[in-house]
Amino acid sequence: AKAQAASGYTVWKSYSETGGIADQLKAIAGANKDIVKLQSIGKSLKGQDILAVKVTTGARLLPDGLKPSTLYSATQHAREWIATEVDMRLLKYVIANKAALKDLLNKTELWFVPVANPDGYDFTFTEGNRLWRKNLRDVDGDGKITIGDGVDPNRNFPTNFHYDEEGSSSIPSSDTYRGAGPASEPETRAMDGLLRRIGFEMQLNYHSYGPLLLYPSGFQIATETADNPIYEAITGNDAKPAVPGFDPDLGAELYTTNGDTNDHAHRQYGTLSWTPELDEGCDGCGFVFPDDEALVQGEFEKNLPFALDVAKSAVNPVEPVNHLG
Ligand code: 0X9
Ligand code: ZN
Repeated sequence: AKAQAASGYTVWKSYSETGGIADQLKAIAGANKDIVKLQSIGKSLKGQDILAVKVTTGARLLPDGLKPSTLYSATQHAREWIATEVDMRLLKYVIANKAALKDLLNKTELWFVPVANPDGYDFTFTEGNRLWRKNLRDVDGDGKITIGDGVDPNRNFPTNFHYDEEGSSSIPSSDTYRGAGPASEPETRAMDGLLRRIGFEMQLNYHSYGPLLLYPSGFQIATETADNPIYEAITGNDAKPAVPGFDPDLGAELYTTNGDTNDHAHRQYGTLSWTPELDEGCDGCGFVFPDDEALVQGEFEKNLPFALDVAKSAVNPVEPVNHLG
């Protein structure tokens, strides 16, 4: 894909602009060959590489998925920019603190897919499209991306695909349009392929906005999974949440979904999989988190201890780690 013009924001970078997220991932991998390996997990609909990095001691020597593993994915939904920024800051933090995190990097793999929907994400940096959610599937085939287009990447997974008309939609103009069939979208197949190939113990799939910490099941109201006690031990509860001010809950308690990532990762691959719904950044900001370095850094720092708890728990998920004790 051709490079975009610089966005002009203080914090936010598109995927494909010079110095954007894709360039940053390549630079990070190039400068940290001892612990970082870069790869493409597949192409987006528009042909962009969906980049992933693996961070672990001996990253380029050891086969992928050898150690217990955690995936930090973000921005399936194009407009949820804070998700990518928190993911990137977590990646940069881990690298900057590799000495302190030596034990974790020796024993586990940390994976990052900061932009799971790069076409949609780049589209939200173009004028008038800041609130686009889905991928760039031209559903009506008119050669333009308009209201009737796009598939929701978080409704397109095979698990419970089209379970009902409430948890996803058959109408292309809906923001929860599930697509023509299970894994019809290349972005879904890229993520599913990675989930299957690595068999992660853990996944944090960052979205906005909450603040919430959601875990399976999402497809039915109040259906707990057999792993509910582990989810609760790591996530905490309303009185003592793992991220200050965030509400831990089953996904379906927010609203039901079918074909979503958490349920698919958990049901198909046994991955303990959360959706942190990050803060909006100000009252009424919604999906438009402010372009404010201090607020963005604060959101990252607030989420850091939980993110590390999850990775530490990957070593032995039946003995969950919660920094609050
Ligand atoms: O609807 C979604 O895909 C997620 N919310 S968002 O506002 N970021 O679009 C929530 C998915 C979590 N799962 C369930 N609520 N079941
Ligand atoms: Zn989302």
